[in-house]
Amino acid sequence: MGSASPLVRALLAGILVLGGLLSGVVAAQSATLDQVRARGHLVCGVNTGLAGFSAPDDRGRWTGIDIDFCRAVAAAIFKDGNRVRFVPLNAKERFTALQSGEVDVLSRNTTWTMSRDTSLGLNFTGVIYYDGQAFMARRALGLKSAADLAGSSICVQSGTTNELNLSDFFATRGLSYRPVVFERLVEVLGAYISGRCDAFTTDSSQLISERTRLPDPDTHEMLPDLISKEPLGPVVRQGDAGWSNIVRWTLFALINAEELGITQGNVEEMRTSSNPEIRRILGTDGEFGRGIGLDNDWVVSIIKTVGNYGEAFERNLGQGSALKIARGRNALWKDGGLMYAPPIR
Ligand SMILES: N[C@@H](CCC(=O)N[C@@H](CS)C(=O)NCC(=O)O)C(=O)O
Repeated sequence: MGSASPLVRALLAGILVLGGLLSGVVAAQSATLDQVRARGHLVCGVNTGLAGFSAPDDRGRWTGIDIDFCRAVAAAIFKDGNRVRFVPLNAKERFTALQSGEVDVLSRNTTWTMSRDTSLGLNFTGVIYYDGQAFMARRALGLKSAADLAGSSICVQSGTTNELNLSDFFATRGLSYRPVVFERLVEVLGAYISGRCDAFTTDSSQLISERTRLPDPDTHEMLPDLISKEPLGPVVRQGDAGWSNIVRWTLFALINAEELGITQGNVEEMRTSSNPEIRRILGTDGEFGRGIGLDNDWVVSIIKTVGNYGEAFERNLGQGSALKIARGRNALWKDGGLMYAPPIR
């Protein structure tokens, strides 16, 4: 179509879209999906090392719920959850790496906030973990709540929402504190362990995870306060709506699969279920996969690879993990939690 006039091109494009609408499926377009396919693997930005979310094990294999999410997207595209390259990113680097195209998706304990969603050229695609900011301090200090930290020095990582929430928390109470700020988590932890700070603050799940790495975990305690909302979720570049759809609906598929009782163990037999919702999500009926540029059995591949949301949660963060985090507000909505995905129909 190199020499076609803009008018002819516009007409042809119109015919294509109209054809799609008439057939019920608009051909999905995503430059990122095309690049990922041509490259043969997904590139996922992840945490440098946060047990339960994203950390390399002793054989160098990455594990965690953020890692499983990357594998789920790879499985949706390639039917192979190993077709991912993980790029470890610290708090400060993460957004530039996504903006510059170094990674296709950021799946790294990142809080969805308005400024991040609207001024960085990025889009959040949903929430994979509802968190909140907390504090950890030495048990020997005998603190009852975060307000008891008035006048203390508090370790926090730069480039995080935690640094900003900390300032709000003390300012609104008219209390003073000394922030001790580092760019890298190892420095933050090092300063806390060496006693340079009285407390360490970050998202609650991260404190639970980091506490397990401290020399003597039982001498540290988490204070009861949760001082913020930290909805963590995967992020993509703005401007590729087709790619956003793939990432967003992968997350929704994981949550819907749990709600429908589809597991890693039963997904194959569930394909012949008579339940219309199960038939749609697994591609037995409908064209939902094709509608986002994938195969109709995209969710079968996802669930075979990582299981449903609840399975991924329990394995990485819950009872099947060293962290033993309760589902709490990350339970499904029908079990009293906040996990709620729009239906596949
Ligand atoms: N959810 C918060 C905090 C995320 C965050 O980066 N937390 C730190 C403290 S645990 C972390 O993961 N650091 C690891 C690293 O930068 O390598 C945010 O999005 O700003």
